[in-house]
Amino acid sequence: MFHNMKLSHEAFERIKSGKKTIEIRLYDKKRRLINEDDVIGFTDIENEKSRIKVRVKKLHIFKDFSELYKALPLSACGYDENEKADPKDMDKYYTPKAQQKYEAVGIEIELMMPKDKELTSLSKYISLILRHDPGLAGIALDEHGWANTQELIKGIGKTRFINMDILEKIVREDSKQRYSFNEDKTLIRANQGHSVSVDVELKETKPPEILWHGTAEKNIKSIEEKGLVKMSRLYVHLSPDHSTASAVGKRHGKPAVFAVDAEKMYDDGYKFYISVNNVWLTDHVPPKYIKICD
Ligand code: HQG
Repeated sequence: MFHNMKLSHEAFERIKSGKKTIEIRLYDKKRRLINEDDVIGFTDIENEKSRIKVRVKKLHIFKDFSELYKALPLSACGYDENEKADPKDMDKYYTPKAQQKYEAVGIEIELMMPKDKELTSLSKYISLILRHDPGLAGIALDEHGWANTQELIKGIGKTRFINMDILEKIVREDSKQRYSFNEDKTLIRANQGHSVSVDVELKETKPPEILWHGTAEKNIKSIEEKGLVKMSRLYVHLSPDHSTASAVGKRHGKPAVFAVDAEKMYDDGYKFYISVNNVWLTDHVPPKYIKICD
């Protein structure tokens, strides 16, 4: 069963960050409908568009709030370590009469992972921030493209639901391994694809004989005239195989694939770089090194 509940902004943020794992309520008629394994959608009362979903792990029911406060870990209920927790704090939410009538419940919850579709949409937003527009999240990148992980989470969190678990899942499971953390995960960056000017310390590398570039059919003529140019990005992007290039091309329309004579270019002094996620990059590919594939 699904339940909707509203939360103060502060409580909402604590649940969202994973600090608060128990929501305290009066065990009234509405709460009696809640069962373990049910899903609750919490809304931030200060911003009705902010919503998170949690799963009910366990219900802890007590005679009253005094008993509940004695038994449950109050830091998990939303109190700071050195904050004084008093059952009377509940008086601002419930009248004494209601408190006499009903028991008290601690609803133990766990945050639910967004669905794959939402994760993909979040990942695209992260790409946009880390490659093209860090200002969108109100953050800055350093000269090597690194963003502060917590600042990124905070910036994205203003408009979408994200926490460290979700970000780690996106980085770990990304189909193209687009992002990297530093060793202690305090920093994060995109491995390639930038339009903002950063130096992601790409490795200059001797390329294989042939590299591939996927584009849209409509670009063929112009590419045959001018070669491959980097457009808004810092480099021309090349793929290690035909099928990857074809998938890249599909993003722009009916795909077309060029074979690039990378060995010849390299022999002629052109530089090639490889990103940690296996994308080949170079500055410009003149027309004489490319050939359209059938
Ligand atoms: C085209 C994706 C006309 C070029 C991919 C491409 C990649 C020309 C478009 C990464 C041209 C630029 C980059 C010319 C180049 N005349 N059109 N002379 N020279 N073009 O998106 O290479 O999924 O900036 O063919 O996997 O498509 O985002 O570059 O069609 O690795 O991680 O101008 O983005 O990775 O488009 O893609 P883009 P791209 P992600």
